[in-house]
Amino acid sequence: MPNQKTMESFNQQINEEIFSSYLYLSMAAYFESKNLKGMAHWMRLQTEEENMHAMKFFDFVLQRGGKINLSKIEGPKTDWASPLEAFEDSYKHEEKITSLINNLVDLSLKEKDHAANAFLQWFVTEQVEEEANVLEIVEKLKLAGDHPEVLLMIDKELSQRTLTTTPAPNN
Ligand code: OFO
Repeated sequence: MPNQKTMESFNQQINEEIFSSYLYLSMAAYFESKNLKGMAHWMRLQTEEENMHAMKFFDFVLQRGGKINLSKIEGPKTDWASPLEAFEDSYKHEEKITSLINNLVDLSLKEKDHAANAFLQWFVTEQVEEEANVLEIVEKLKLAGDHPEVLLMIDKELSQRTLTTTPAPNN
């Protein structure tokens, strides 16, 4: 019998992960409009990664015999003042997701839902990586300041990104 409280919260987290995907897709469009193809590429992969996060929760709920209740996805922001502002927003967003994951861990402990707790450990580790990756880019963009040649170098570097993700326990 699945724990109802955990399953409801996991359904909410599916919405959050799909929103993350939507937000990064919007950022990809912003970077495309600025002809920063490397950053757009990075964000497109980020979108894919977020879809995978949503699907991990989706599959886990089903595996536990829970019910999937998909809810409305909020529209993301569509414009940013600079690449730095977009990546700073991305970092703030990841901090918010980390705190949501931590809340889910707290709930799993309170509910003594050990399966959910074990499943969530992958996300705890993943969030450390998510925050670190974005923060590194934020710091580089700060160093670039008003130098377009440095911005283009960072753009080129980000065009090299490939999708790497650690397998989750339910994979
Ligand atoms: Fe970006 O980690 Fe999921 O939302």
